[in-house]
Amino acid sequence: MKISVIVAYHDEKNYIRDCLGSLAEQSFHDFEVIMVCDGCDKPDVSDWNGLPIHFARTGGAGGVAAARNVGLDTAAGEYIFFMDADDYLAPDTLERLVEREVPGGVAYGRLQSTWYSRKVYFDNGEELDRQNGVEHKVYDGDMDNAYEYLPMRAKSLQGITILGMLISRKVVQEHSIRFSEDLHYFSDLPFLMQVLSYAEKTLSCEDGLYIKRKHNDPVNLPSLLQAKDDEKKVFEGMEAYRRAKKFIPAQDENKNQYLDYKFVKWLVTRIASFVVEAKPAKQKETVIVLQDTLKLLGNGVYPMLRHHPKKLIRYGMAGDAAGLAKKTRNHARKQTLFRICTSRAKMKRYLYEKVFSKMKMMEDTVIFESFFGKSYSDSPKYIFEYLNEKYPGKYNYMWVNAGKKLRLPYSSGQMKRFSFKYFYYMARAKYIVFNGRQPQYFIKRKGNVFLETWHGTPLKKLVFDMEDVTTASPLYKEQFYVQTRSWDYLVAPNQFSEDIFRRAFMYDGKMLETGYPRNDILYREDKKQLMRQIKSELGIPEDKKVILYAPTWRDDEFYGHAQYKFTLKLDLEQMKRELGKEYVVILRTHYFIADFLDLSQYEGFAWNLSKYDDIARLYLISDILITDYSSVFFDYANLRRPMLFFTYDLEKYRSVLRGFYMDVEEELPGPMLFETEEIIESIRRIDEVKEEYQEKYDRFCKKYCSWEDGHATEKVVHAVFGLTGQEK
Ligand code: C2G
Repeated sequence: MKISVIVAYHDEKNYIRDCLGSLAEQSFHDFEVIMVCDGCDKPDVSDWNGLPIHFARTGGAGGVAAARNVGLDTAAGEYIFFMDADDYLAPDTLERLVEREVPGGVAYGRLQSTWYSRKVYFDNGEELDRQNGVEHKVYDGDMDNAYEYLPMRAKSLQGITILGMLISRKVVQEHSIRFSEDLHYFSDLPFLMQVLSYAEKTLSCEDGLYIKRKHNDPVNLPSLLQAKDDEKKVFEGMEAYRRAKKFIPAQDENKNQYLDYKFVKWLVTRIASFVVEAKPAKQKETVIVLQDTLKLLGNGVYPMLRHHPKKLIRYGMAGDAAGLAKKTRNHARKQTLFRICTSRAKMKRYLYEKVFSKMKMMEDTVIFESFFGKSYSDSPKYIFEYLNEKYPGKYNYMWVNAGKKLRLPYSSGQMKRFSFKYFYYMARAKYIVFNGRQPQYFIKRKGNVFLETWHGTPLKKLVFDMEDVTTASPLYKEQFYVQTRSWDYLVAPNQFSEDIFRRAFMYDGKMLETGYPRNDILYREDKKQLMRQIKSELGIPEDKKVILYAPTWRDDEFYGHAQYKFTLKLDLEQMKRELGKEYVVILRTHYFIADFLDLSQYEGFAWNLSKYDDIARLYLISDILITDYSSVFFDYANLRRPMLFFTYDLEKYRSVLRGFYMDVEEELPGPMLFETEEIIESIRRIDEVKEEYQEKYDRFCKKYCSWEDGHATEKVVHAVFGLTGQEK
């Protein structure tokens, strides 16, 4: 047996498929898998019957160190390779490492972090490019190299890891190397240093890829929810460093240098801030241990350090807790001052937090924002208009815009998102009405009323229901969690959304079961007259029927942050030829789409109204809606008009990008179509299509539109602003 792969399993049910799947698909086969279950049941591995998996268990929940030690007791391979149950390998990882096998030593591969699942990671061009772009280097034999590389590749002391290394079992056995089970966070560090000290040779091979999964759900994965300066971590870090140092000969400056450097960084970033926050007795206790620990620091590290860490070392060595805390505080202050003097953005944030938020609250001011200030639209628009019509002069209003002035029918101030003015009002206004998320650093003040209207019934999975957030920031879930804590009211368009919002946003504030204010317009009695008016405003001939094409955005097609691409798959030329006599087309792309398609060659047949403020007005004038996975169809259904679903990339969208909340084949109230021909064909026989889908349509409306009655705005305003029956 060449390799024993030891997998510590702590109930990572959602991820173990990727881990075992990647082992099952290895190009190298001479290995066994030892899966050590740590205080949990073993996972279902029936899909991998061919994989030689042996199960073992720790006695209770012993932690990763205990699990790995159990694995070492069982291992029979010439080499050992450790994995975490939520990580995975490239198909040739073991083969590449074995090619460079080092009897009596270590071959270490390359770690790559990702928050993508295996499928997305390997399907994703960007990641693959990065991987292919790397020259496959092998560094031969140099022990110093390993001492430099293995600690230095880690972001922090805690990140120093034995993952991705092919370790000769002989070394481990002969020297009885074990993981320290009393270390919860740092057990890899002394283990690695021992292995390196006894290894005859090390070798790095960059194409032995180990893919380490990052998690973006610190809220539901409590192992990641560690207090920032967790006391246990600080003391353990010092202890692990002391143990690790024993295995590097004192006279070997070079080898000591790297570990010492990591420790000093840990001192600056974690220990020092812990001391600042700690009570005097704890400060003292920490500095006594630190003083002892710093005695192990070699001289080789000093040339690598700047002034501030050197100063902290000096205070630490002198056992001066007060000095260390003072120096850390002063340094942090200087850094803040530097930041706000050198960046306008930081300066605004500083003023927002430290000055504006301390000023008196403006009790009569309401801020509105719709789609990040890009338009005057959606539920905030209708709430604004209702307040103005029914309670003129009662409030002062401020609308957020995205740099372009919004055209507003009533008097209101405007401010550019993230301008000084914006920060000023965000800090002082009592009421905030947004249809999306507020900035992460928003401070909820006592007395603030935050109305979140949101912007659609969810079809695509949201936040905490998404396993991997493929394009958003890895902090997405954490940020979302923080943001929803500030919301006082959330509007639910139907029971289905309410249930999802509660779970997927982890929202526990007040839910307004009212339907969407933005949909009231669809129930207006003067609808016909309004339709004529809108058509004439837009220059759309009154005798033509209107097809509205309103697709959503795709998570994987983007230029940059919130700048998404859109490729028109609908053949307008053909549509014009075959439907032009009776119909015109309105193209309406999602507000995230950066491309603005030039439709001038279809003048008189197709209009690009992607920049038109309010899609509800476009719903009103259209006879047929074509969409895909956009929430627009839940709203449009209120009109009971026919809908077609142009789902040309259904499989990719469903499986790789998001996943859906509903069984689309079963529930969509219209046909799913994949080619322009099919769309044209369905439009030609639209009356039949309508009839075919009548039953589904009825069921759909019952489930998703039954709360809508044209009075949502009124109900929302009454609940949030406490205005009952006082209307003009
Ligand atoms: N929208 C629009 N034009 C489009 C697509 C969407 O004006 N072509 C508007 C609609 O008001 C729609 C809203 O943006 O309801 C949200 O768009 P979605 O396509 O559903 O996508 P997303 O912004 O990701 O929101 O819970 C809802 C989800 O969060 C979806």
